[in-house]
Amino acid sequence: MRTLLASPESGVWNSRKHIHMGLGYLAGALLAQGYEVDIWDAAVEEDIETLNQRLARDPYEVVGISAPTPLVVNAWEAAAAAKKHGAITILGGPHLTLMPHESIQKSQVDLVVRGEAEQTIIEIMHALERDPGIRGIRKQETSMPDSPALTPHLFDPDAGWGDILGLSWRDLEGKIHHNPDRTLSDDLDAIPFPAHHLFKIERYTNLNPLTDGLEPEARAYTIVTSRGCPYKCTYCSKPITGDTWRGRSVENVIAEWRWLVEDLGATEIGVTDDIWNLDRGRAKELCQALIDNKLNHVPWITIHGMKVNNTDQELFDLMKAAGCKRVGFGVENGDDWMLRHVIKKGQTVDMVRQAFRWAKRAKLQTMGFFIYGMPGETEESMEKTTQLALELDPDLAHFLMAAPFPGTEMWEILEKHGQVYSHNMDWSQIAIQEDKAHFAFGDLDEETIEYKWHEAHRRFYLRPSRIARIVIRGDTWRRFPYYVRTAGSMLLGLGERKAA
Ligand code: B12
Ligand code: SF4
Repeated sequence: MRTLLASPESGVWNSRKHIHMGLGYLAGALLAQGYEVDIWDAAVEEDIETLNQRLARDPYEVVGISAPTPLVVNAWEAAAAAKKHGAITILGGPHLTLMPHESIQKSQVDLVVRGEAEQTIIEIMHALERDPGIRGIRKQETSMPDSPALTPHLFDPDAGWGDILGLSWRDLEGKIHHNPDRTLSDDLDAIPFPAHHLFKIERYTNLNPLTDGLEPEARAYTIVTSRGCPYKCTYCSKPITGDTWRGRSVENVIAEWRWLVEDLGATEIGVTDDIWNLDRGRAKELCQALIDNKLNHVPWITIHGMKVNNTDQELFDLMKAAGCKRVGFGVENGDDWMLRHVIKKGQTVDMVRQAFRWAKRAKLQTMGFFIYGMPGETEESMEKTTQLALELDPDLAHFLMAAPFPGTEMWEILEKHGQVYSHNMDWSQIAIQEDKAHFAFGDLDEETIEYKWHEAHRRFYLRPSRIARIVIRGDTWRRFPYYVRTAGSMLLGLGERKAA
């Protein structure tokens, strides 16, 4: 069966685009079992050929679509497009894991997959091959290409659909079943490598912050060396990788890294683990292995925040020697009370300062993530966050809006004690990189949050030293349109303040 794995694009602003590792892993699992599979990523393909055009030109029997919460509405649209072309539609990813029932009720959605799915997708393919009704229905639909064909597929329980863990489906009577959850994969080395070679990698280049300052023809790949995180930050949504940290062996990671560098021509690599440095000893071993295997000439960065309290000078020195160019840190807030009681980050402001000192001493570029508008924030705590950003002075500061994702402790707090603004009832509006506050809590109003968020951008990026740094950078003029767009939404918005 030919399968197309798709990521739909939303209007959610994104500072960067990189390959979709979830789809890469699913494609790797399918290829390992001999199935034919392709990947379509709206982020880099929609402007050339829409999903509808692609399916009209090149039909697939199965279309699998991925969605975090802000993209689920786009995923439903993509499923409708795929169904019109006669495909069996499968939705999976973070939002589907949190709210499977919402999507399986839609007539254009045939199957919903919850959780990690490398094994689930293979079991689905086997069941599709066993279920005689499926082929019959498909034939009938594809012979009527102009019909809406939005009726959902019904599956024969005798084909074993009820045994597939983590699957939501409809039986022949149309009754919806949510099979039990699948447990997390505990042997990550046993999972086939993601199908990196299926991505149109040349379209993922020149993207901030992975590649800025490097050559425009960069081939920027990403890699996941571990999954899960045991910390319980109240805003963090971890429906897929979960609370149990699972690391791949150093040998297994090196084998994939070598493939990226030596066969696929990677010129930069981003590590996208939830928490890359939870096991500090393993992180150091990995760096040493990159050096020993002579893979340290290709620059890499930790895309997501390293945890500041699991670091030391030796780790950063080794990272530098291993080719690391830039480290990201989840700073989140400049107020210790907020960090401890609201964000529950398991770190203090002094730990943040120490990690930045060590990283800078190792001559690594730094990147910080800062959140504005958490429940319990005050104007003073947000001011402390801005002050900390100025003091730490990372090469890149990402100022994010607190966004309540379902399933997080923050979501529960807001349900009980806050008020989520009505625009958030539309999933596509929940985003951390937007300039809109998402909820009211206590005395803090949205105007103040938005004001402090815009003000942080201005105070950080409009300092003379910063402007000078941007002007002298080689790629500034190439990236000029990006700067103009970014400045429009981040620096110029004044975030009108309510009179006190
Ligand atoms: C790398 C990353 C990014 C990258 C790349 C995103 C991408 N295209 O993959 C960038 C920086 C672009 C990004 C952007 C955003 N991200 Co992000 N991102 C991550 C991160 C850190 C790792 C993703 C990853 O590689 N996971 C590992 C792979 C193996 O897992 P996976 O992708 O989930 O796929 C598995 C399953 O979900 C399932 N599956 C996935 N898709 C499908 C489809 C089918 C058909 C099936 C059957 C199964 C299936 O099978 C896969 C294999 O097991 C996760 C955190 C995390 N650990 O998941 C956050 C995370 C997914 N991101 C999140 C968010 C909020 C965003 C943004 C909305 C932020 C914003 N701008 O406001 C945007 C969304 C924009 C977009 N277009 O996607 C949230 C999602 C929360 C939620 N409830 O949806 C997460 C969970 C972070 C968090 N802890 O809060 N992100
Ligand atoms: S924000 Fe980072 S440290 Fe906190 S729970 Fe999520 S992945 Fe773990």
